[in-house]
Amino acid sequence: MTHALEVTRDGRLAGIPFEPTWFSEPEPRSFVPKQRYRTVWISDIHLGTAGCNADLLIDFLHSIECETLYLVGDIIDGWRLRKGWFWPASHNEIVRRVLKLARKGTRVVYIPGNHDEMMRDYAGLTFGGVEIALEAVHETADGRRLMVVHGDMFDGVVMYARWLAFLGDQAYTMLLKANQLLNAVRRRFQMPYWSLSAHLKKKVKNAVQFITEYETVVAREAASRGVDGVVCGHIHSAEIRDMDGIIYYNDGDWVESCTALVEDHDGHMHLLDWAAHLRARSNAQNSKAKAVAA
Ligand SMILES: [Mn+2]
Repeated sequence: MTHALEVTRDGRLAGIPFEPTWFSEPEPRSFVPKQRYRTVWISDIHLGTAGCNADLLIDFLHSIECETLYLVGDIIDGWRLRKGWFWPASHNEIVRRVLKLARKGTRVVYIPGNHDEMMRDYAGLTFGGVEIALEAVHETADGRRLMVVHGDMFDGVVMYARWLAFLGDQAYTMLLKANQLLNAVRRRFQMPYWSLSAHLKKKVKNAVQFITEYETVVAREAASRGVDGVVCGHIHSAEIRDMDGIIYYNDGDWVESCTALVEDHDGHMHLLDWAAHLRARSNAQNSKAKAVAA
């Protein structure tokens, strides 16, 4: 015999004691105070792919207000969409939120990247308050001029093994084990020793080297244009780095790192790591709930 669960008038399940942590739903969005920035840069969202961390981005977009929002390319992944349509409701919500910001007075500039290169045909036009441009020059509150580009024009090489750059200790230990196994098999077939780990480590070094070279090339181009710095995306690696007087800003991505670049009203710029921000916020909420329970 099964018991039907009874729901009380205030929506709780009858017989289950009130436990604050169970009910610590996130506060309704309208009550989360919005952080105001002068400028926000986001890129590499890859809408239309399962890799896009849409929920984190929706939360971010509901948590901020800004005078100017730059969408620095690879916003929609046209390459992937050509292979098959993937468009969950959350991806619509991102589009809706951006259009709403534009409607409420935020200047939105969309600079297409290589994955949404079909949008480059529309450079110079405005759709729903969103300006499309191949590149832009942004002037900060403290008077610096920054070139804003997606950045795909600077990489001659497509890097497939970038994840190797982020292999952790544990993965490295496993890798060494795999190397042992592989070579045991090779010995049985009387094949010479071949170091898988050394091979991969060389790739890792190449990956790190790629990022360094990319940053150098981008900064050199900015210097030749006579600007004070450059904001780009594309390589999914958030960074602020002084390259011999030219500041290189990379706003990261919403596939791996979930980061944004922001400018305060005094021209100070910094990176936001939204996954870390959410972890801190939920920890704070949990300890608040515990304090209430105690
Ligand atoms: Mn790209």
